[in-house]
Amino acid sequence: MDVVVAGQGYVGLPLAVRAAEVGHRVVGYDVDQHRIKQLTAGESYVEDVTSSRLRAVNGCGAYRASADDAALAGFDIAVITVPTPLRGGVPDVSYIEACARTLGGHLRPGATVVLESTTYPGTTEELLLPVLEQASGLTGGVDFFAGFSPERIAPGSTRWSFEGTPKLVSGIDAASLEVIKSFYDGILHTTVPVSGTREAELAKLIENTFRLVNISLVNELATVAAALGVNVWEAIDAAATKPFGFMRFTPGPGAGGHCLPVDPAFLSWKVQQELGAPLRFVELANDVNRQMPAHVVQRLVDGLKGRGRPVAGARVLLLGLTYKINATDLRESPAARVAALLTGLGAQVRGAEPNLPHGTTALGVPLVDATEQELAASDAVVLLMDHDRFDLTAVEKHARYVLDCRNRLRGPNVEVL
Ligand code: SAJ
Repeated sequence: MDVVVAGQGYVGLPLAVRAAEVGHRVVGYDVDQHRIKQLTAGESYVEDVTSSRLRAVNGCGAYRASADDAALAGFDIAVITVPTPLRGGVPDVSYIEACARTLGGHLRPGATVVLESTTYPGTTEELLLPVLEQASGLTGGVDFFAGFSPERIAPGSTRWSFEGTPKLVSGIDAASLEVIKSFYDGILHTTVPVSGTREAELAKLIENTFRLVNISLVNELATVAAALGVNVWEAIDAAATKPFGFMRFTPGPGAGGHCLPVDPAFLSWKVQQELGAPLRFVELANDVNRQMPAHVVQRLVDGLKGRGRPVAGARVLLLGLTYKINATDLRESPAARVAALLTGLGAQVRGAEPNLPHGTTALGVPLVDATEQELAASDAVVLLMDHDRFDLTAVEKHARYVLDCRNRLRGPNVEVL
């Protein structure tokens, strides 16, 4: 079929390339001209799609990238994989709206539009459908098919590939569900039909809210463990030996990224809209999560004071600035808040981030190598992300004082979060 994937990011590009590989004629549509240039040159900027895979589908004409909406003409199925950020705590669905309007201009009878972007329950039927109908003059469920199928990309995972991860599929009606299910059945191993688009929208939010709530639970436990005189890390490991009814999460400087601090807020916002009060679990989880960077800084200030060093003027080295271990993404990284708070207290902050280009600055701090000299010259070192590329033994050996937010280090100079 003629397939359009609108939005060629970490969700859209793997989907587009896979669809091309199984025989569809695919247009990877994106408004970012720089991305289109890279894609056309066969350069992938998404870790889960190698440039050689991209060049293979580019070369045979199965895939082409375009920012020109004329390239959308005649699509049989269009998949929307655009961002849904928060703007001041409020869901921003303007990218979905803009994309729907563009697609609506090319929507023909018998075609299908699928939304994949993570969003609040009701978006497909209350926002996407009316915009498509208004832009096309057609009627959903009569002239064209529509539905929702949330993404489940595990960025960088070697265990879970795009085609190996079960995919929820839903439609505005049975006929839409059938068309959408057969599309995904053609490109991945397992589809899971859901009776309505709202159930599929909510399922995705449950997946991420589950993670945020449980990560915030262990984070709050970490903030009270010292007062309880308990090693929370060991207690969590002990609990994790329970072979049923438990899933292990570990404390850290705060859950970052463009999913966990964002998606649950979509759910809470919708509940607030409908009921006038937010979803309390999400509000509490967000509060705890937002507090974690300040808690890390407080522990550091106390640790320096205990060593006779005021934080003002102290040289602090942050290890790991990205939002997740081994990730290259800085979005919503807790390190940003840690660096800002420490700088505000007069500390001289440097960052070591092996997953980012050398010699630049990130999150407002100069990037350095975590050399022995750098470690030894720091009044305090904070292990925020235990990237595989760090030499943790060197940190244990050469750092005078380390606040370890990942329970990876041992030694008299180490304090665990
Ligand atoms: N984190 C902890 N403790 C934990 C687990 C995670 O502090 O025990 C932190 C991480 O450091 C990170 C944040 O939480 O800052 C989020 O981590 P994550 O593992 O949830 O990864 P994300 O946000 O990149 O993406 C998640 C992934 N879901 C997983 O089940 C791993 C990803 O596969 C999903 O596609 C994505 O949510 C999404 O879009 O739903």
